[in-house]
Amino acid sequence: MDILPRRMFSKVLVANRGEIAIRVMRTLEELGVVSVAVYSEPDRDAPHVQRADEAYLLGGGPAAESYLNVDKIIEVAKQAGAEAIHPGYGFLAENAAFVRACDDAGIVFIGPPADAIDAMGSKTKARELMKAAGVPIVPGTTDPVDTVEDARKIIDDSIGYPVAIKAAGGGGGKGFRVALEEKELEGAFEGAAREGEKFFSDATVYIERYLPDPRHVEVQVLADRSGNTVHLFERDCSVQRRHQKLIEESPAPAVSPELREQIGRIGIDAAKAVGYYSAGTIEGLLQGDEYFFLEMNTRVQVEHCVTEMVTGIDIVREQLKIAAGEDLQFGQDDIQLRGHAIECRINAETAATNFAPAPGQITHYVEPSGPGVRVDSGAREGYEVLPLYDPMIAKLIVWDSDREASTRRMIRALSEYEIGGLTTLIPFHTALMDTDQWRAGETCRDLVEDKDWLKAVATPLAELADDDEPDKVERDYAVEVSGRRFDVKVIGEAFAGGGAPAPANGAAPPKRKERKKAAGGGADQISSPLQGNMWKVVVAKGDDVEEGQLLCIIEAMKMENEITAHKAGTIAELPITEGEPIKAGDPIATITSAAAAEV
Ligand code: MV4
Repeated sequence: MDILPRRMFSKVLVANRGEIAIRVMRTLEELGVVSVAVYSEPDRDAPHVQRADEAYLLGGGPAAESYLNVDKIIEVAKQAGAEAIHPGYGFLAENAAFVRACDDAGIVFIGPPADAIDAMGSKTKARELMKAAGVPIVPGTTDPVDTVEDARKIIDDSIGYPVAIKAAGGGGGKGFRVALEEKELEGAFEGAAREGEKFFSDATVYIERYLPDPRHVEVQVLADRSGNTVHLFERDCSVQRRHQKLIEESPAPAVSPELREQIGRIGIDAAKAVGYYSAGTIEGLLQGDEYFFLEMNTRVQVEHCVTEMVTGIDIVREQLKIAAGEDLQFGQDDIQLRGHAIECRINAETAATNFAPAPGQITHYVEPSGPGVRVDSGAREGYEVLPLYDPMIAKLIVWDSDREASTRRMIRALSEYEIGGLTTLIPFHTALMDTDQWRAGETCRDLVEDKDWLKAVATPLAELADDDEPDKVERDYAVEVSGRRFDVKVIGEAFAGGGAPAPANGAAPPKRKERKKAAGGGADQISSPLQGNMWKVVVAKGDDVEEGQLLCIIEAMKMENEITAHKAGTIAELPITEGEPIKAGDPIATITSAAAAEV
């Protein structure tokens, strides 16, 4: 079968950066389509710019000046002669106004129609539409709830505690609060409304029954403009922290063949109910064997790759063909699920310090390869991970015959992955893949939130060193004893000026002990894990605090992020001010413990 539709585009602009921009360009090249990159000033030499056939500057580093700059992107598309724009994920991917701007400019938006984005963008509207279409939603309200008093009455009359209060404009965990009992309701309601108002200019909230231990299971759908709609089975994305997915897999370990068919049907019904075309994902919660619609993501997702591995379908290619006006060339019965795929997100983050972003320059970079291994990366040696953008720098995806084999393959591939110069989640993933919880197909929620486990397993040895010690270097040498080769590691102090002898026969370069960036300072100091704005400071210098006590709240990533004390003690320093911007790694407080304070 010919992979080219009758009227494939000749040139497409990719309005994104990093790994997803490169992912899209690869498919463009296979389809014989010229790719146009756009970039911000600090991204001038970024890998996605070099991967493209042509590239155009948008503006300054902040996304509002570049990757979110609708007028400029449309202008560049016209200037370059691109007939279509692929938005990737994030940035403008689910922005209905951008889709309409493309429509008005006569440029094809490679994604769903603006009305479908609008319908799914309002979570209350989406719940109402899904309910009417016979799609099971999490029990709760479909109409907005205006006041805490109304909420109290509705919960008492029908839902019962515990409840989740969610912002209608939110999604993906933004504007999401839980009230386990009535006395928590007011705080949860006001928190969700405030976040909705602040980040989405919409204080509307709705109420769902809070499910105690659900799995995150989502369905990939593909639909063409003629209404042919298929599903590509499900993904399980239950391993998350702060509502960011860390690991995804397909098929979902907790889904039986019967449930798979039922969930797939739900995905198709949901897509049809909003006149959907292109690729989309129905996110839901699986509690036992009950499946509930949560929301629809009207874009290609980060984790689409695991579905590509188990179905053999290039989802981005299908998006392009659908956008070019071609009907799907296969039906539901042609799509087969084969083997098992797992994806680990490779973020520049320190798992041990609550997944604090760890931007910096990549000094050494070697990707894994071999059978069943795929790396979708936006990084390379010399590349600087900027605090301005998402810390996800690459994805490692593996495929094998079943979940157990796939897990072994992931551990092997992770061990081949060498990234020097900054901290990544590689040690975290390696440790997690080797737990009984993961092997048993559990959600691993307790592990991801267990500070002691995270510290123990996911901290590179170098970081455990006392900061006052002189820097040490590790060097790998090969020695031959009676003709047999041995690898030895020599650890010693660095020479001033770094003039150490070169390692033997191309062995790995020296691994310098790295100092923590995000959580810098001594053990008493806590630093900001995020770049954002200091919204509230709830302690004062001289206060005694318990471990885990709230110190301040930072507005970042369209959420209020609570920063808590990493240890008990007295606040000796508090160099933060309400209303001021704060960068990742900036000090928040110095907490001296009782024993230390007495000295
Ligand atoms: C929920 C929930 C329990 N009950 N909604 C929403 C956004 C997504 N990131 C997770 N969300 C949840 N919504 C109700 N009514 C629990 C979660 C949740 C979760 C669900 C499955 C697997 C992991 C999770 C981690 C945190 C929160």
